[in-house]
Amino acid sequence: MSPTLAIGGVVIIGGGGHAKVVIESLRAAGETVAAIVDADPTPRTVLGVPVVGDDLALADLHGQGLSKLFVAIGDNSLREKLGRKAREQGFVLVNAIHPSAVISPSVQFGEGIAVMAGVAINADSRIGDLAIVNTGAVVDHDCVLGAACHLGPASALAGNVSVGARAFLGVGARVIPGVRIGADTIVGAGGVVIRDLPDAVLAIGVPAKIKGDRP
Ligand code: JB2
Repeated sequence: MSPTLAIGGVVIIGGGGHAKVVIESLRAAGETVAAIVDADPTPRTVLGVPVVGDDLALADLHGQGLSKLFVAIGDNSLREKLGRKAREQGFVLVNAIHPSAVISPSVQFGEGIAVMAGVAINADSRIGDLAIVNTGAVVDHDCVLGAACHLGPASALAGNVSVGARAFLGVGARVIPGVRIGADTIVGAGGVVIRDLPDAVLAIGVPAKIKGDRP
């Protein structure tokens, strides 16, 4: 028998580790989570939310009146692609912002963004669609985060930093003021970025040095 789904609840794409943190952020913010679709459609629950099928189930869920959706997939390119498809199917991408995050009222948010517990985002920063600002990350004033980028847990951007689309900063990475990080670039865990980085490279270390193209 199919599970009864919460009316008005959020549909989640992806039922892995990231989804768990997203589900708890959404609940803490007062949202109800209705259903998960996962590439592995084996019936199960994740933190009490039923996995109801794979992405082919989305049309049916939309037909049942569920219109709010969150893409809880850590892979930046895949998250961007699935977000685009979900919008094409008529879903609205909601933000999952944990209430413990301290966010300046002048911050501008796109859609489909995860802001996890303990984050701080300061004045006039802009956060692109489908970005992840992971647990305890710090974004100082006037930063610009590109679409589907990911700031790892406890990473920190000083003021006026820009992070390109789909770029990834590993856990504890740091960036000094005014630096620009290119699209699709990866900064390894604990890296300290003191110079601009081009698109699609891997940079590691203190200070972070380019090791080549991103894997
Ligand atoms: O195309 C897809 C698809 N591809 C993979 N559609 C749907 N609906 N689901 C898909 N998946 C599912 O995403 C996989 O079957 C799996 O259940 C889930 C990914 O789970 P995993 O735990 O491997 O990764 P994650 O994306 O939830 O979390 C990663 O990123 C986070 C930001 C991990 O690296 C975490 O440690 C990290 N915190």
